[in-house]
This record gives sequence, structure tokens and C-alpha cells, in this order.
Amino acid sequence: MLSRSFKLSLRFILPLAVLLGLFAYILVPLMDSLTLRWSVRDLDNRSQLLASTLQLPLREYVQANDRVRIKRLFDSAVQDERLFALAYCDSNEKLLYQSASYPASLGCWNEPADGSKRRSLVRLPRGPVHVAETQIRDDASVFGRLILVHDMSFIERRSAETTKYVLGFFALLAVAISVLTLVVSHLSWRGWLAGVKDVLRGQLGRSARAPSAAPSPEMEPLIGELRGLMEEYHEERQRSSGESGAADWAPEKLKSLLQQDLAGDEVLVVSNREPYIHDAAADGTIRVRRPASGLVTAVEAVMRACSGTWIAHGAGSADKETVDRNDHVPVPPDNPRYTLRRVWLTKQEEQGYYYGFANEGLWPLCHIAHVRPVFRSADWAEYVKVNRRFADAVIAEARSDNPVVLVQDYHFALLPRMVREALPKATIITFWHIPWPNSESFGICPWREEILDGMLGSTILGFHTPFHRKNFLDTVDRYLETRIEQEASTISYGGELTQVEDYPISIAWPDYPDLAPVEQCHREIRDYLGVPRDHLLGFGVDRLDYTKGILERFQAVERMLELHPGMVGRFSLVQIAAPSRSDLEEYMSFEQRVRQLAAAINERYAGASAPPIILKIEHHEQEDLQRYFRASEVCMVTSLHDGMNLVAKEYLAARDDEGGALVLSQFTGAARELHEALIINPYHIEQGAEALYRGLTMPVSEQRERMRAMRDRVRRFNVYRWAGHMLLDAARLRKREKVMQKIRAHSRGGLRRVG
Ligand code: GDG
Repeated sequence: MLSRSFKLSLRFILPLAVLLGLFAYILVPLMDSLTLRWSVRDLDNRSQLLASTLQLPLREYVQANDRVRIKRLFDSAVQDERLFALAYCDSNEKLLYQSASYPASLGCWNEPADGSKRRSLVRLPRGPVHVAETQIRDDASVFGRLILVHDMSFIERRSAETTKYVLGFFALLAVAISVLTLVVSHLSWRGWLAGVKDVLRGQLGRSARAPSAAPSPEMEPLIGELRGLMEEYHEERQRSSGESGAADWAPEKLKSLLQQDLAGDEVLVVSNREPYIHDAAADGTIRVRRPASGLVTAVEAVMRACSGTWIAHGAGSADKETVDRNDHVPVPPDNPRYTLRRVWLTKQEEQGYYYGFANEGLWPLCHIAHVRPVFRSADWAEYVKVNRRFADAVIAEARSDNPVVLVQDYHFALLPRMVREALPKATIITFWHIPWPNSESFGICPWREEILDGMLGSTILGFHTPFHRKNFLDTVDRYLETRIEQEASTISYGGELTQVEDYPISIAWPDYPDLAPVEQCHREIRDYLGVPRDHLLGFGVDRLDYTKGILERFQAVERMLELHPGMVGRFSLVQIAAPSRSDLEEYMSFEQRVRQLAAAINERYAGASAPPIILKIEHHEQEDLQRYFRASEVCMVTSLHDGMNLVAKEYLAARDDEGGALVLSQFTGAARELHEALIINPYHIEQGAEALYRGLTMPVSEQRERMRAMRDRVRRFNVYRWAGHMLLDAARLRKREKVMQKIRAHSRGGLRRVG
């Protein structure tokens, strides 16, 4: 990078050096003539002074024609270091007396014969001299002239020295300016480069290492252009890989892709969480529930489009009652499109595999949320066992030897290898829904090699962001003997190839024909909450999880009220927190802290007409969430670390009126795509507070502009595109594998013929 910035700096330094050289070239002769003029003036004065000192004795000796004394007088005068020679001419221009050193060629220093003026500077063979004269006279008449000759060689020495200093000064100036330029340009080059890299990675406002909260103002025009270029490039890439355009991703397209490119292969999904949970209600009836899970939200839309079988843990209290003898149940219950195959786990298995290893170990390991991971051998044993149970279910459900298996998340890191061993031709696509940490952090896991080995049983491994993908490649590089092609993003391990890619997940763009208009939701929600119709609302909805930044969100609300007291009693944040993993100690204590903080803030503003925080720790129906989304001025997503975060995208999708504002944590994968959100660092409470205030007071035109851009992006980059890209890549790899097989068979045949 230094050499690059050095090269750039040269473009400035070279002309600068030429310019300074030119200055020096002009300045040196100027200085020379100036110092010469000064010196001549000095010597004129000096000659005057000397002459007046010598005048009296000389006149006396001349009148007495005392040659000896004159010689002595002259000899003692030329002892002076600068006075070189003296001579005396009488009024008849006859050179009568002279010091030994007097140059004969000077004679009586008469005017030249050609009528030109005498010069006081005379160049003699021994060097330049300065000549001056004074008349020697008594009161009545002039009877001669004293000629004084000064040595001028010291002027040449002085001029040479001056030239040296001037040149030295300019050289120093050039060096100082160059060094300064180099340092400044290197620093700004680094700043620019970091900014541009952010844009290229789509990391603006988000980088798990060194978050850059906002681009510097001078970067903004460049960033706009870069984003445009990047999007054009991606569209181009999609077109060249056979896609007809990002805007077209719809369920039908995904289905036809499966039929054409994957030859109608069946799709098997494996996840821990099931998309439909059957619970027995207190009155004995059976109710179907949709779990609060980003994974389910996304994959369910894909399964509706593709059909196939979804294998998941049967966790509902009435799940067993609703399956057939193969543990199958057609879903969605009101309009079945695919089969749900339930796997039953014992309490001990669930405790060790799900609560223990997955959620006390891997979840905190992969999220930077300052909760220590806990690893127990007993949990690991259950994790291995349950992965085996699910792998067996996949193998049993497969109707061919090459099914497409979509493995979901960190609960099944070992399953890809287990399925690969039984079905070597299967296309196994594993998607990791949470962040992947850096290699050092991952190294904490006592079974890190086993986890990586298990995952590398996959044909394709997907992460939300390039950053997580890169972390994974680095981790494999550090802990396993593999060959990694960084350019192609592939890992070659044990003779098998795994493609590692980033596929940012999304939602299905909703079609809500029966949703109430925004104004109606606005009114009804306020009436329901018992707040005035013009009350301002913020909204947050999450699983009750310590990674979601719920405490920081509350603190931002409190700070906003401190900074803008006019908002007290005019604003409330509605926070829905769906209970999650509540059997774990960490989650229990987190719930308590959330309740306590909400109560403390409400207590502080007890006199206000409405509480600042309206906390609802309970699971809500999808329709309720939609109504809240549509009724709120601001949606707050303040995760401390989040693979993607679908709530942000759901809020945008729900606002078909193009109103509202999104406050979004820079530590979510979503921040890489939703640049028009109010991006914040959730740890910086003031920043969160100001963004909330800005969202609440944002002019309608600005809301519309931002919303339009973000909604357009989510509509085009929807969940079908997410799945489609993975399936396209899988199809490409399958084709490549088939071609490779043919080549191998052909070369074997050739060898036999040769043999
Ligand atoms: C993981 C990653 C990644 C929430 N409360 C209720 C409810 N929800 C729904 C939301 C949303 C989903 O749950 C939450 O999705 P997120 O993406 O925000 O987060 P995680 O569950 O942690 O998901 C995440 C995701 O996987 C997908 O890859 O984005 O980064 O952590 O859809 O609306 N739904 C209902 N009632 C609730 O009370 N019905």
C-alpha cells in the first residue's frame, strides 16, 4: 500500500522538485548580483575611508618626494587583508609611486580610449579587483590621485557560498515538503481505501473488527457511484450465470430452476426448529403455532415453493398426535404444500444437544455479545448423537441417491459429513444463519476440528456476509490440512471440494391483500395501547435474546428523553420479546434485566401521560406484528451481533405507504444492504438516542426517499433469490461433477486401450 501511495505522491513530488529547481535557478544569479552590488558599495566606502586616512601623510611625502616613506606608507597600508595595491599618479597622469603588488596593466586607471566609462570592477589574470581613486590636493590645487585596488576574490567565495546555501535550502525545502506530502497522502490514501473497501464489501457502517459508523463527507459522492457500479456488476454477473434479472425472483422461478437445473430432484430440509408446532390447549383442543425464528421465516417460503420434506425436532405438546405412522404431517395445515417429518428427542438429548452444546456453546461462541461459551463433554456427546439421529432421518427420507439436502444452522455442523458418507452423490447445501467468528475465537471450541470436518461434508457452505465467509476460510486454514483456493472460494479436503459462498438471506416479499390500511393500524394500535392518537411510537420485536441489544435500545430511549424532554409523554417504545431458550440460566437472568430496566425507566417518568417503554414478553401472531410495523414511526433493530436480522426487512416490507424510519445496528448483516437506514453502533447510547429522535422527526419526503430505496432492494433481493443462488451454484457444481466423471471414465477407457 505504501508503494502505491508513494507512486501517487510522486505525481506531486516530481513537478514540485522541478518547480523548486526553477526557483533556485532564477534566484541564485539574482542573489549574486545583489551581493555584488552590496560589496561594491562597501568597497567604495572603504576606499573613501582609507584614502582620507592616507591623504595627509601622502601629500606631505609627495611634496617632499620622499620615496622611502611613501613606500613604507604603501607597504603598511596593503597589510590590510582586502586592500591589494596602491598607486599614486601625478596630475600629468604619470605613475610615480606604487606598491609592489600594483598591477602594471592598470596604469593610472584612465578613462578607456574608446570613450566608454571606467568600471570600478576590473578583471585581471589573478582575479577580479575593485579600483577606486581619490584626489590628493592642498587648499589651492590638485596635484595627484591615489588609486586604491581591493581584492575581490572574497566576493567570488561569498557568492559560491551563498549559492551553496540557497541550493541547500531549496533541497531541504523539497525534502521536507515531499516527506510531508508522503505522510499526508499515505494517511488519506489509507482512509480512502478503507472507505472504498467498506463499500465494496457492502460493509458501510458495519465491520466486526473496526466499525466505521459513517462515511466521511468527502467520500459520500464516491460511495454513491461505487454502490451503483457494484450493483450493476452483480446484475451483470447474475445475467452471465443464467439468471434473467434479480427483479424476477419468485416462487415459480425457484420451482422451475429445481426442475430444469436440478432435474426435478427432491429437496430435503433439516433444521432444529419446526415450521409448525402443534400444541395442546388447556381446553383440550390442538392449536398450530408458527415459531418466532428467522430461519423458519425464510426457509418456509422456499419450501412452499419447492415442496419436498422438512425434517425437524417435534417440540410441540401435541406434535405426536398429529403425525402419521412415518412421523409425517402435511403442512401448511390449511393448504399443504410439503411434508414435515418430525424427529423425537428425549429430554436429555434436547438438554445436551440443543440447550447445552448448541445454545450455551456455539451460539455465544459465534456472536460477539460478551457472554462466555460453555462447553461440556456430556453436551458434545448428545450433540453427536442427535446429529446422527437427524442424519439417519435424512437418509431414510431420501428417495434417490442424489437428493438436494438443505442443512440449516449451527445445530447440525456434523450432519453434512454423516449424510455424505451414506449418500456420496447428494448435493448438501449447509447454511450457517449466525455469524462465523474469527479463527482465534473459534479456536476456543474443544471440538473445533470435528465441527469443521463435519461441515466440510457439504457441497456448498453458505454464510450471510463475505466477512463471515472469510472468517470461515481462515478458520479452516488454521485448524485443518486443506487446500484453499481463495479466488474461487473453494476448500479441497480429503479429495472433496466444498464451495464456500455468501448468500444474504431475506424474506418473501409479502402480498397482504387483507391488511388494514396504515391509518387504520395507526389508530387502532394507539386505542389498544390507551395512548393518544397523535402519540409517537417506536417498535421492536425480537426473540428475547441477549444478542438483540434490547437493553441498549431501552437505554437509547431513556437518553433520547433526557436529550429531548419535549418527547416525554409524547413517545413510547413498544417492545415485543418472544420468549426463547427460557430454560437456560443466561436467558432467565436476561429476561429479569430487561423487565427491571423497563420498569426503572417507566418509574423515572411515572408522571408522564404514557410510559416510555411498553414491554410485552409474549409470543404474538404475525398479523399483530404487521399492525405494529404499520403503526410505528420508527422500528428499532439494535442487535449487538446478528447474522442478518429479518425484522429489519419485515418492517420495510410492511410499509407499503413508504412511511416510517428504520434504526439499524451496524452489527447486523442487514446493515450491509440497507444503507438508507439510520445506521448506529448500539453500544453508543447517545448515537442510538439521536438516531431515534431523527427517525421520529424525519420529514415525510425523506422517509419516502429512504424507504423507497430500501423496499426496492428487499423486494428484488428476496428469499427466493437467496435459495435460487444456492441452488444455481449447486446445479453448476453437479454439472461440473458429471463432466469430470465423464472425463475420468474416458481417460480410464483410453488407458485400458493403450494397455
Ligand atoms: C437467525 C439469525 C438471521 C419475533 N418475535 C415474534 C416473531 N418473530 C419473528 C420475526 C422474524 C424472526 O422471528 C426473527 O428473525 P431474526 O432474523 O431477527 O433473528 P433470529 O431468530 O435470531 O434468526 C439471524 C436469521 O436466523 C435468518 O437467517 O437473520 O441473524 O440470528 O421473522 O418476525 N414472529 C411471531 N411472533 C413473535 O412474537 N410470529
